[in-house]
Amino acid sequence: MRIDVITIFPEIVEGPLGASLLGKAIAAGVLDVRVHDLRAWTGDPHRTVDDEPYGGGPGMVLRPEPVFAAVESLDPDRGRVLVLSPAGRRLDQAFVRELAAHEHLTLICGRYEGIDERVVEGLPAEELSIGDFVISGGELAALVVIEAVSRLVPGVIGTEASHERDSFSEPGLLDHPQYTRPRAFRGMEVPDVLLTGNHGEIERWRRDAAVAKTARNRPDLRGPDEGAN
Ligand code: JCQ
Repeated sequence: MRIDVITIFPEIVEGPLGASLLGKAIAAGVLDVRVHDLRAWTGDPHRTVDDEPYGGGPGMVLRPEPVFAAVESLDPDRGRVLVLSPAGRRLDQAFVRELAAHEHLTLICGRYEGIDERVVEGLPAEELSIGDFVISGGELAALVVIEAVSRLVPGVIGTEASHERDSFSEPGLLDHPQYTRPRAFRGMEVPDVLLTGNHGEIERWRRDAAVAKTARNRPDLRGPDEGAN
């Protein structure tokens, strides 16, 4: 899979790409992430990427010209073109799966008060939010998208089975609690059932614990599908 990232802070995006699972996938050639400095497509000596908002108000807005020039310098097949923005469609695991099905993604990182709306209208681009909060720029949000999507690309995660069991692999149900050694830690014991070796009992306990955790931490999720019980 190929991912192009357009940003005024390439170093923020590049740092984490060298480490861990992403770094290995990139080294192995399974993932091809290319980070582009938006300032390379500014025409003026000061390499200006922003300007004042029409209509007034605080802050600055990302100019459309360098963004169009950057995107148009890429392959004509840009895949899905996405702007990271708190005003976008919210990312969830279903959206991640949808994105992972593409061979190519282009991610545009906004900053300041926002990006000129004609980027969305004219490229065109879709706005994508990683959650209902504001961060200073789209760079960390782009990394979240890259990591979430990459895990679903064959060859990126070592063990194919391990993401089948993750939270959100079953709609409406979080993952069950996990334990490892020691059996007793600071007065807290591992549930006995997990030591019995009785896989039927263990599966039932895990499901009940997952339902309880979902109700406690995420009452907004509807709970597991009835048919899956
Ligand atoms: C992404 N959730 C939050 C901040 C404006 C494009 O316009 C803007 C982009 C940002 C950076 O992204 C986020 C974000 N998902 O804050 C302000």
